[in-house]
Amino acid sequence: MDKLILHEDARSGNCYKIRLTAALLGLPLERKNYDIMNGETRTPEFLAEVNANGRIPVLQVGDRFLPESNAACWYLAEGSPLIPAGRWDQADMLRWMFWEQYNHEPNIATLRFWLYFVGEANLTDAQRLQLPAKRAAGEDALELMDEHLEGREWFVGSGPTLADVSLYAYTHVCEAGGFRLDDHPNVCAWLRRAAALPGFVPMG
Ligand SMILES: N[C@@H](CCC(=O)N[C@@H](CS)C(=O)NCC(=O)O)C(=O)O
Repeated sequence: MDKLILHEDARSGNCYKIRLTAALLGLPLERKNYDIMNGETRTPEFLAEVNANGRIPVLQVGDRFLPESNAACWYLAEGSPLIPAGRWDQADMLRWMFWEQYNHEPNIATLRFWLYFVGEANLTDAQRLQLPAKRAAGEDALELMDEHLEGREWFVGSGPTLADVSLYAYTHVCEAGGFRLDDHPNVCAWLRRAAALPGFVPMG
Protein backbone atom coordinates (compact mmCIF):
# COMPACT_ATOMS: atom_id res chain seq x y z
CA MET A 1 0.00 0.00 0.00
CA ASP A 2 1.17 3.59 -0.67
CA LYS A 3 2.31 5.70 2.26
CA LEU A 4 -0.66 6.90 4.32
CA ILE A 5 -0.80 10.39 5.84
CA LEU A 6 -3.79 11.63 7.85
CA HIS A 7 -4.38 15.38 7.63
CA GLU A 8 -6.27 16.02 10.84
CA ASP A 9 -7.09 18.01 13.92
CA ALA A 10 -6.61 15.50 16.72
CA ARG A 11 -9.68 16.83 18.60
CA SER A 12 -11.99 15.82 15.76
CA GLY A 13 -14.00 12.62 16.02
CA ASN A 14 -14.16 12.40 12.23
CA CYS A 15 -10.34 12.22 12.22
CA TYR A 16 -10.32 9.72 15.08
CA LYS A 17 -12.47 7.32 13.02
CA ILE A 18 -9.59 6.98 10.57
CA ARG A 19 -6.93 6.61 13.27
CA LEU A 20 -9.08 3.96 14.97
CA THR A 21 -9.64 2.04 11.73
CA ALA A 22 -5.90 2.07 10.99
CA ALA A 23 -5.08 0.97 14.55
CA LEU A 24 -7.60 -1.90 14.52
CA LEU A 25 -6.06 -3.08 11.24
CA GLY A 26 -2.44 -2.50 12.32
CA LEU A 27 -1.80 -0.04 9.47
CA PRO A 28 0.91 2.61 9.89
CA LEU A 29 -0.41 6.14 9.55
CA GLU A 30 1.56 9.38 9.56
CA ARG A 31 -0.26 12.37 10.98
CA LYS A 32 -0.21 16.04 10.01
CA ASN A 33 -2.05 18.34 12.39
CA TYR A 34 -4.04 21.49 11.60
CA ASP A 35 -5.78 23.82 14.04
CA ILE A 36 -9.33 24.21 12.72
CA MET A 37 -10.04 26.89 15.34
CA ASN A 38 -7.40 29.03 13.63
CA GLY A 39 -8.65 28.44 10.10
CA GLU A 40 -5.68 26.30 9.11
CA THR A 41 -7.85 24.24 6.74
CA ARG A 42 -9.02 27.39 4.95
CA THR A 43 -5.67 28.65 3.68
CA PRO A 44 -5.16 28.94 -0.11
CA GLU A 45 -2.49 26.20 0.11
CA PHE A 46 -4.78 23.77 1.96
CA LEU A 47 -7.67 24.47 -0.43
CA ALA A 48 -5.45 23.99 -3.48
CA GLU A 49 -3.42 21.00 -2.34
CA VAL A 50 -5.38 19.03 0.27
CA ASN A 51 -9.15 19.61 0.15
CA ALA A 52 -11.04 22.25 -1.83
CA ASN A 53 -13.85 21.76 0.73
CA GLY A 54 -11.65 23.28 3.46
CA ARG A 55 -12.08 20.50 5.99
CA ILE A 56 -10.25 17.69 7.67
CA PRO A 57 -9.95 14.72 7.84
CA VAL A 58 -8.21 14.00 4.56
CA LEU A 59 -6.42 10.72 4.01
CA GLN A 60 -3.42 11.12 1.75
CA VAL A 61 -2.55 7.93 -0.12
CA GLY A 62 0.72 8.47 -1.92
CA ASP A 63 0.06 11.68 -3.85
CA ARG A 64 -3.76 11.39 -3.80
CA PHE A 65 -6.05 13.07 -1.27
CA LEU A 66 -9.29 11.50 0.00
CA PRO A 67 -11.61 13.70 2.12
CA GLU A 68 -14.66 12.41 4.05
CA SER A 69 -14.02 10.29 7.11
CA ASN A 70 -16.22 7.34 6.23
CA ALA A 71 -14.81 7.09 2.69
CA ALA A 72 -11.29 7.08 4.14
CA CYS A 73 -12.25 4.33 6.63
CA TRP A 74 -13.61 2.27 3.74
CA TYR A 75 -10.37 2.76 1.77
CA LEU A 76 -8.31 1.45 4.70
CA ALA A 77 -10.62 -1.43 5.59
CA GLU A 78 -11.40 -2.80 2.13
CA GLY A 79 -10.74 -6.55 2.18
CA SER A 80 -10.63 -6.74 6.01
CA PRO A 81 -13.20 -8.10 8.49
CA LEU A 82 -14.19 -4.52 9.35
CA ILE A 83 -16.24 -4.69 6.13
CA PRO A 84 -18.55 -7.68 6.43
CA ALA A 85 -18.98 -10.27 3.75
CA GLY A 86 -22.21 -10.28 1.79
CA ARG A 87 -24.11 -7.67 -0.11
CA TRP A 88 -26.82 -7.18 2.52
CA ASP A 89 -24.47 -6.68 5.47
CA GLN A 90 -22.25 -4.34 3.45
CA ALA A 91 -25.24 -2.21 2.48
CA ASP A 92 -26.51 -2.30 6.08
CA MET A 93 -23.10 -1.12 7.29
CA LEU A 94 -23.21 1.76 4.81
CA ARG A 95 -26.74 2.56 6.01
CA TRP A 96 -25.39 3.22 9.51
CA MET A 97 -22.44 5.22 8.18
CA PHE A 98 -24.74 7.45 6.09
CA TRP A 99 -27.08 7.75 9.08
CA GLU A 100 -24.12 8.75 11.23
CA GLN A 101 -23.35 11.62 8.85
CA TYR A 102 -26.94 12.83 8.56
CA ASN A 103 -28.63 12.16 11.92
CA HIS A 104 -25.85 11.68 14.45
CA GLU A 105 -22.75 13.78 13.70
CA PRO A 106 -24.55 17.04 12.75
CA ASN A 107 -26.26 17.01 16.17
CA ILE A 108 -23.99 15.21 18.62
CA ALA A 109 -20.63 16.35 17.21
CA THR A 110 -21.84 19.87 16.55
CA LEU A 111 -23.08 20.35 20.12
CA ARG A 112 -19.74 19.02 21.41
CA PHE A 113 -17.91 21.51 19.20
CA TRP A 114 -20.12 24.44 20.06
CA LEU A 115 -20.40 23.86 23.81
CA TYR A 116 -17.02 22.30 24.65
CA PHE A 117 -14.62 23.96 22.20
CA VAL A 118 -16.28 27.24 21.13
CA GLY A 119 -18.16 27.84 24.39
CA GLU A 120 -21.83 28.75 24.71
CA ALA A 121 -21.04 32.40 25.42
CA ASN A 122 -19.24 32.69 22.07
CA LEU A 123 -21.97 31.19 19.90
CA THR A 124 -23.69 33.31 17.29
CA ASP A 125 -27.41 34.01 17.68
CA ALA A 126 -28.11 31.64 14.80
CA GLN A 127 -26.17 28.86 16.51
CA ARG A 128 -27.87 29.48 19.86
CA LEU A 129 -31.27 29.22 18.20
CA GLN A 130 -30.36 25.77 16.87
CA LEU A 131 -29.39 24.35 20.28
CA PRO A 132 -32.81 22.90 21.28
CA ALA A 133 -33.40 21.24 17.91
CA LYS A 134 -29.91 19.75 17.84
CA ARG A 135 -30.26 18.51 21.41
CA ALA A 136 -33.59 16.80 20.60
CA ALA A 137 -32.23 15.26 17.38
CA GLY A 138 -29.08 14.06 19.16
CA GLU A 139 -31.20 12.45 21.90
CA ASP A 140 -33.30 10.75 19.23
CA ALA A 141 -30.13 9.41 17.60
CA LEU A 142 -28.81 7.98 20.90
CA GLU A 143 -32.19 6.41 21.66
CA LEU A 144 -32.38 4.82 18.23
CA MET A 145 -28.89 3.37 18.73
CA ASP A 146 -29.89 2.07 22.16
CA GLU A 147 -32.99 0.36 20.75
CA HIS A 148 -31.03 -1.18 17.87
CA LEU A 149 -28.39 -2.53 20.26
CA GLU A 150 -30.96 -4.32 22.45
CA GLY A 151 -29.94 -7.99 22.13
CA ARG A 152 -27.09 -7.15 19.73
CA GLU A 153 -23.35 -6.79 20.33
CA TRP A 154 -22.54 -4.82 17.16
CA PHE A 155 -24.47 -2.67 14.72
CA VAL A 156 -24.26 -5.09 11.79
CA GLY A 157 -23.92 -8.88 11.82
CA SER A 158 -21.98 -10.65 14.54
CA GLY A 159 -18.71 -8.69 14.66
CA PRO A 160 -17.35 -5.15 14.69
CA THR A 161 -17.51 -3.26 11.39
CA LEU A 162 -16.92 0.27 10.17
CA ALA A 163 -20.45 1.07 11.32
CA ASP A 164 -19.23 0.63 14.90
CA VAL A 165 -16.03 2.61 14.29
CA SER A 166 -17.93 5.45 12.67
CA LEU A 167 -20.55 5.65 15.43
CA TYR A 168 -18.06 5.15 18.26
CA ALA A 169 -16.12 8.31 17.43
CA TYR A 170 -18.60 10.94 18.57
CA THR A 171 -20.82 8.76 20.76
CA HIS A 172 -18.13 8.09 23.35
CA VAL A 173 -17.51 11.82 23.83
CA CYS A 174 -21.16 12.92 23.56
CA GLU A 175 -21.24 14.08 27.19
CA ALA A 176 -19.03 17.02 26.18
CA GLY A 177 -22.07 18.17 24.21
CA GLY A 178 -24.38 17.78 27.20
CA PHE A 179 -25.79 14.32 26.42
CA ARG A 180 -26.07 11.65 29.13
CA LEU A 181 -24.68 8.24 28.27
CA ASP A 182 -26.13 6.65 31.41
CA ASP A 183 -29.62 7.06 29.91
CA HIS A 184 -28.61 4.59 27.18
CA PRO A 185 -27.37 1.35 28.81
CA ASN A 186 -27.09 -0.67 25.59
CA VAL A 187 -24.95 2.09 24.09
CA CYS A 188 -22.74 2.09 27.22
CA ALA A 189 -22.22 -1.69 26.98
CA TRP A 190 -21.41 -1.40 23.26
CA LEU A 191 -18.90 1.40 23.94
CA ARG A 192 -17.15 -0.87 26.47
CA ARG A 193 -17.04 -3.73 23.95
CA ALA A 194 -15.54 -1.44 21.30
CA ALA A 195 -12.89 -0.10 23.68
CA ALA A 196 -11.84 -3.69 24.45
CA LEU A 197 -11.14 -4.60 20.80
CA PRO A 198 -7.59 -5.72 20.03
CA GLY A 199 -5.63 -2.78 18.60
CA PHE A 200 -8.08 -0.19 19.98
CA VAL A 201 -6.58 3.26 20.53
CA PRO A 202 -8.28 6.00 22.55
CA MET A 203 -9.06 9.35 20.99
CA GLY A 204 -6.40 11.02 23.13
N1 LIG B 1 -18.38 14.91 6.40
C1 LIG B 1 -17.04 15.24 6.76
C2 LIG B 1 -17.06 16.31 7.83
C3 LIG B 1 -15.72 17.04 7.91
C4 LIG B 1 -15.78 18.18 8.92
O1 LIG B 1 -16.86 18.71 9.23
N2 LIG B 1 -14.60 18.55 9.43
C5 LIG B 1 -14.51 19.57 10.43
C6 LIG B 1 -13.82 19.04 11.69
S1 LIG B 1 -14.65 17.61 12.32
C7 LIG B 1 -13.63 20.70 9.90
O2 LIG B 1 -12.68 20.47 9.18
N3 LIG B 1 -13.95 21.96 10.26
C8 LIG B 1 -13.13 23.07 9.93
C9 LIG B 1 -13.79 24.04 9.03
O3 LIG B 1 -14.93 23.78 8.58
O4 LIG B 1 -13.17 25.07 8.77
C10 LIG B 1 -16.30 13.99 7.24
O5 LIG B 1 -16.96 13.04 7.68
O6 LIG B 1 -15.07 13.94 7.14
